[in-house]
Amino acid sequence: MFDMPTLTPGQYSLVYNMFSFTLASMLAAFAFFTLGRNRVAPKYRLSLLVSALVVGIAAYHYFRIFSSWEGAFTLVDGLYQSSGEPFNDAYRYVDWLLTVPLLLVELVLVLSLARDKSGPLLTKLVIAATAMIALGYPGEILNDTSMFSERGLWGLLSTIPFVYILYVLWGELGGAMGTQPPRVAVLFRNIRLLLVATWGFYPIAYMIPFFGLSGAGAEVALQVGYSIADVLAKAAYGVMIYAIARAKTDADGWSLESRSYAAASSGDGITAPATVNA
Ligand SMILES: *C/C=C(C)/C=C/C=C(C)/C=C/C1=C(C)CCCC1(C)C
Repeated sequence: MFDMPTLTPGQYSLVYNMFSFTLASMLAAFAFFTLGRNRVAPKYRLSLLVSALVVGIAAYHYFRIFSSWEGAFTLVDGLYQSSGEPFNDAYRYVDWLLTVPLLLVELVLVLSLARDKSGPLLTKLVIAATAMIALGYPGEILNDTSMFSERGLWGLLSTIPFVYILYVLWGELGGAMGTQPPRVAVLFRNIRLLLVATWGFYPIAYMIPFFGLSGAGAEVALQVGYSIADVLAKAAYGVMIYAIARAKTDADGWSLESRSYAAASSGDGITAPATVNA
């Protein structure tokens, strides 16, 4: 953690407004995932609940980051100068430790794979995601400015589980798409691209000191970048999870109106999903 640079009112407000926007987006997403749960078949509801948890946890942390940002500066002669109170950026790592494994859980749950497949997949992905964040943190708090430093080493170690996660998403999980309805397979390919595009921002941000960037411009760009990446990786990603849940609900023949499967509406009380040839 380093001293906060002096910011112009424009720089200070840009970050302030981005935090406000992110907090509002997370809260809106929380409401959407919570209320939208009833619009999908019961077996996909746990996934939407996890999506709601993720944005709920992120909303809480953005609330704390927002207050910390306000406390870290004082307005002196028209400029925002360090108040002496540190800006607590560590909230981000606490947030990631909880939300990053849950983002992968959402994805595996919504696909509703056979239990003997989803169990081991969940275990592998949750362990890898937790290791990725835990290994990044010791380096994050170092002020090294060279790639060949302790910060660089922790970053490299953290990248191993990151690559492993991508390997599982493209390998094993991609392979499971053969048994999914075509529309779900397309949505899955898209959400995987969203994941790699947004998650890729975080290791790049971690390398900012290695590029010799520091000062007001770098700090503002970093906070704005994190906010955008978080909204996309959590709220927009959750909306795509919802779209997958809806597509699977339709493919299963679950009716929103009768709140039952097509097979069950014949009155025999059987609630098994109708077999649909997609
Ligand atoms: C909502 C928050 C998300 C999706 C955060 C994702 C964070 C990462 C993918 C972080 C990855 C890192 C590396 C791959 C190496 C350097 C250290 C990290 C932790 C920044």
